[in-house]
Amino acid sequence: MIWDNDLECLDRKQLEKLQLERLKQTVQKVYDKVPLYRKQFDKKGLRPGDINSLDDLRLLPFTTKDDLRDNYPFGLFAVPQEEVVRVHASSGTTGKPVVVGYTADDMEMWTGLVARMVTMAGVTSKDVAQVAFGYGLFTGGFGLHYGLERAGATVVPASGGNTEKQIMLMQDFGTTVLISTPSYALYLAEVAQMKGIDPRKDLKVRLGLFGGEPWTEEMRAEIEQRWDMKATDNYGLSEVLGPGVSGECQYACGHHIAEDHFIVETINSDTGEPVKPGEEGELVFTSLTKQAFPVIRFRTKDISVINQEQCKCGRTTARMRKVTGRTDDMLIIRGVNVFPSQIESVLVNMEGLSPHYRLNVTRKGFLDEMEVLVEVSENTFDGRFKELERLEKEIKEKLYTVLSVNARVRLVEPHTLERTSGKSKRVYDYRNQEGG
Ligand code: DLL
Repeated sequence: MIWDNDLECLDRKQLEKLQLERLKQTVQKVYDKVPLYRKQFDKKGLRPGDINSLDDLRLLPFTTKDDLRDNYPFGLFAVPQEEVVRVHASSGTTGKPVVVGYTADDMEMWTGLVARMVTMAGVTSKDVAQVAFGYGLFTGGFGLHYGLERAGATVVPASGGNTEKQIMLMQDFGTTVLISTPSYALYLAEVAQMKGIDPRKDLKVRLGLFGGEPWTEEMRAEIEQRWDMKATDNYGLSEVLGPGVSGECQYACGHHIAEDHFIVETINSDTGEPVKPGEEGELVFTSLTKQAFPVIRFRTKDISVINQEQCKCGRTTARMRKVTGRTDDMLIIRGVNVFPSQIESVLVNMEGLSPHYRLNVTRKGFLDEMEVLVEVSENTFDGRFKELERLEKEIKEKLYTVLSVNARVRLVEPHTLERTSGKSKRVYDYRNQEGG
């Protein structure tokens, strides 16, 4: 089913007309209401009236996470605080978070876009949808909650954590849809199994809506196998909206972007210039309808490819390839570029290993060293050291083939690496720390 048939299936010419109208309004609004944007426009000698085509978007300045941090907490809001009905904040790893706000109209738009996205993934009013994202400043819990409700599902606001209780709720309420980070879905399956519950047979979860962190196709296959479910991906970020920016339809061939509310560009992250159609680049979003917190050309640091061909599902909106990396999560090990997703692809495909791993990067003298810690699966670790040595060697060789980097590999016992109910942290880079 298509939630918003008229808008999701618009002819591209009509869509672009709508985008331009909305872009002009947004540009005028930020110029009038947000001092940072006015300053940046003035510096470039730009007036809102100079934006007369979608190509003129390139004249506009980029917005970065630092701009948002520098204007903490409400400096980039375009409406008075009494019109803001909700704030959220993105999970900053260091320092102050980035704060975003929503008016009542923004909330309505957000709810509608999430309803659109969950419907696209296959949720219906017959579903019992358990939201295992944190309810709080993170946009995941509340964002999914209202859209699922709008789509008519029976929502179980379990929030993150309390893993055993999550399983109990799934059993007792007959949960059919799980909403969480992909790494938490794996952890939930593991805990269920430890309690003697087989997620494939004893639970009714048929569909997963996962997002909030990168995960590979190999990880998707692993989750689908452990749960006997269809695992779909959806993407979003607080600065732009939260969840609801894009999501997969039943064909899972890229995420449909809500282009009537956002313009997406892909740029070369070094030069800031647009990449050619079909080429990989950094995603940049401009909001078209947001009232409290409009953003102009927000640089996400997420890497993807945009495809404007019409999808088999009938939707005409552009699709973005699943995001498996960010410009800032690429590790440079002895001069070689390494993406954590490459390591995940190798590990998840190998027999005898669990999908839990951790990368430690250190520097000895002037040389970078990478250590990969991998958990073996239950029945692999039974004290046969020769076998383990052989497995470590095999992983090391496979990693070298893919990365051209020599990594130290250490197998660890099952259930020893940290799990979280939110976004997982797998890379620990100690190189810039004293003694690292
Ligand atoms: O993670 C919003 C969200 C919540 C999306 C729940 C989907 C589901 P932030 O906390 O601001 O917002 O983090 C945004 O997380 O720039 C990406 O790097 C990453 N990210 C989010 N979804 C995906 C995904 C939410 N499906 C940042 N695949 C983004 C890969 C993702 N990375």
